[in-house]
Amino acid sequence: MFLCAQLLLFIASAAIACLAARVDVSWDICYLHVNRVGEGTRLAIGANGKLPIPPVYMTRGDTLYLHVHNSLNVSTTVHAHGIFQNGTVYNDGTAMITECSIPPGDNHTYIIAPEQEGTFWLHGHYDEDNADGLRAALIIYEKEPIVDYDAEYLFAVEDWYSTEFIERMKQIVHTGITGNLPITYSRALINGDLGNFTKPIKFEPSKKYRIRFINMAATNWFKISMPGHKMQIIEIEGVHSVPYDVDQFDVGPGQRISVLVEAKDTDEFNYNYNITLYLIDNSFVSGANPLYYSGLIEYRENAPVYQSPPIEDNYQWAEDINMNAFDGEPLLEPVTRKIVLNYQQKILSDGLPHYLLGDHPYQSPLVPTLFTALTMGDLATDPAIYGPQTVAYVLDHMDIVEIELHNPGSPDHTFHLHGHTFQIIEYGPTNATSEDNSTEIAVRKSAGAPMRRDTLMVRAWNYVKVRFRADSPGVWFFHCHMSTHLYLGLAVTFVEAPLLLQKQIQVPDEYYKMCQKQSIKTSGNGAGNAGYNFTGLPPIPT
Ligand SMILES: *[C@@H]1O[C@H](CO)[C@@H](O)[C@H](O)[C@H]1NC(C)=O
Ligand SMILES: *[C@@H]1O[C@H](CO)[C@@H](O)[C@H](O)[C@H]1NC(C)=O
Ligand SMILES: *[C@@H]1O[C@H](CO)[C@@H](O)[C@H](O)[C@H]1NC(C)=O
Ligand SMILES: *[C@@H]1O[C@H](CO)[C@@H](O)[C@H](O)[C@H]1NC(C)=O
Ligand SMILES: *[C@@H]1O[C@H](CO)[C@@H](O)[C@H](O)[C@H]1NC(C)=O
Ligand SMILES: *[C@@H]1O[C@H](CO)[C@@H](O)[C@H](O)[C@H]1NC(C)=O
Ligand SMILES: *[C@@H]1O[C@H](CO)[C@@H](O)[C@H](O)[C@H]1NC(C)=O
Ligand SMILES: *[C@@H]1O[C@H](CO)[C@@H](O)[C@H](O)[C@H]1NC(C)=O
Ligand SMILES: [Cu+2]
Repeated sequence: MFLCAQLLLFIASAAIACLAARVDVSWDICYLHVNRVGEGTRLAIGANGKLPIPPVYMTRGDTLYLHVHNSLNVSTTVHAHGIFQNGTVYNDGTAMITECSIPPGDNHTYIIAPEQEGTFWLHGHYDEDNADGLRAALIIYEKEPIVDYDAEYLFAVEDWYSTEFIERMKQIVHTGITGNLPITYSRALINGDLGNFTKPIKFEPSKKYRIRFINMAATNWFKISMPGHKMQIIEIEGVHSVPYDVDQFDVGPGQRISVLVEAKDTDEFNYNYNITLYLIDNSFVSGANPLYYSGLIEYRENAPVYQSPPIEDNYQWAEDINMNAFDGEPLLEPVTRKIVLNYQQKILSDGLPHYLLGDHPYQSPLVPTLFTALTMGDLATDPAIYGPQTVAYVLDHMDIVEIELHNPGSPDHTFHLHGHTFQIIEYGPTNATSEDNSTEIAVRKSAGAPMRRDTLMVRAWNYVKVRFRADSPGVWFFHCHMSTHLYLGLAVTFVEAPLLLQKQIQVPDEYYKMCQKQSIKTSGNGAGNAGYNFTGLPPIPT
């Protein structure tokens, strides 16, 4: 096994700003023993011997070469969350969906060259290695900023548990879905520091700051406020918005928001910023939820801290439904493909708890779904060919897809769509009856150019409708971004325009080699066989 090497980071930035640059980043992905929140040492996954993994910065038009060496004793992958990989779906980094994964000891280079800008992140997508630390910010600067500001700060927030993900998961599965979840609640890390020990951010009077928030948490929500300051949301997940005033906002797992903050005109006082962590799977742990953290906005060393009046603690979700996309893209219509998904928790035939979005809990097939789509000829348009455990939906090229996702239960979830952003169209209450109606909301619809994003929040007992255009042939995962829920099966697969995909995509050889090394087939149906012969496919729980 390889030892974690020292930091290997080469950034080749072009001397002239307008030239596209090549950005090389090397990650030696490795195990680490860390004590990140002072509650004891645990096994984690980092890169180059470090946690947190430093943010990656690039400018629109640049190409990022992410060189991965796998020093783990299991496979790994890296996904660039929010990056479209339009025409390069094989670089999406999802194990057994778009690739076979990088075997232990191997190297692989992901190429990330988006015509996109904004706030993204990189994370593991093999099992839930993201929850054990394999995550880092990815910032893509605009070539020409849409809004003027003087400087910017990044807050990459994480939740961190004192036990490894798989240990926690075993406890959850053991306890079952009806019992109480084990009380191993998380703490907040802000830019890698324990919540209340975050370094001050410095403001100069009358300047404007862009502050980016990335929720890289495994499971939990954050609410953010900067009492005493005016905040405007200007970007959500790589989509510029018409500036929208807020005094607080939420970011769920996988979500990102940029705000523009105006500094005060004097340095008479310093201020607090406040970041609250909501423990979604442990909401019953009274006194421990939520957890309040704060840090300093420093105008002048040792200036007194202004005591802002408290902001009402009205835990909601981002006001994306009220917002408008800056580019004015109108509501996509008419809908040509409607997909209704219902969240369910069930004990299935295997006696274990599962979370479902379709008919079955998502489980990996024996052939990555992308390779099935590429090798099954005309049969690739039949969702059955991918195997029932992929919960596949086949979309026609240029379909206007509406997903209506119901959460007739609790807790809240965030769902991430790979390869696209979607328009947020509508929120409302489900028809299911909750014991506590306080979480239900009135129907709210978008008006004007709907805001787009790649990760939605659906609150307990509510539904959400989103729309996107199927204009990027590929195989795109749609899944709950809460690691515990994804592990229990809360995902479906969108196979978009497979016949066009077969004509357009040439998967690089190295991806086939990664499969061969692990004896994973690269052709055939979801079981790796011809036609509808599913011999060898493990039975799916029903
Ligand atoms: C993989 O390495 C980790 C960390 O050293 C160790 O805890 C684990 O038992 C190893 N697993 C296998 C299958 O060797
Ligand atoms: C992986 O890359 C490192 C340098 O980053 C090199 O030393 C090593 O030989 C490579 N390993 C394989 C299996 O290609
Ligand atoms: C962080 O500090 C604030 C202010 O001292 C305190 O109220 C809060 O409880 C602390 N948070 C945690 C999780 O310890
Ligand atoms: C922000 O946090 C500080 C320190 O914990 C606390 O004193 C203050 O009341 C909080 N402000 C708001 C508006 O919640
Ligand atoms: C709830 O039920 C009513 C009456 O059956 C129906 O019209 C409506 O579409 C349902 N709403 C949702 C969100 O399913
Ligand atoms: C919630 O709504 C249902 C249906 O309208 C009603 O029967 C129930 O009493 C309500 N529960 C509470 C706690 O208000
Ligand atoms: C993908 O590329 C095609 C062709 O350039 C373009 O029409 C489409 O809008 C793109 N879709 C996404 C999601 O990037
Ligand atoms: C189905 O696939 C299995 C495994 O590849 C193979 O052994 C078997 O002959 C196939 N059955 C038919 C009817 O082709
Ligand atoms: Cu979930």
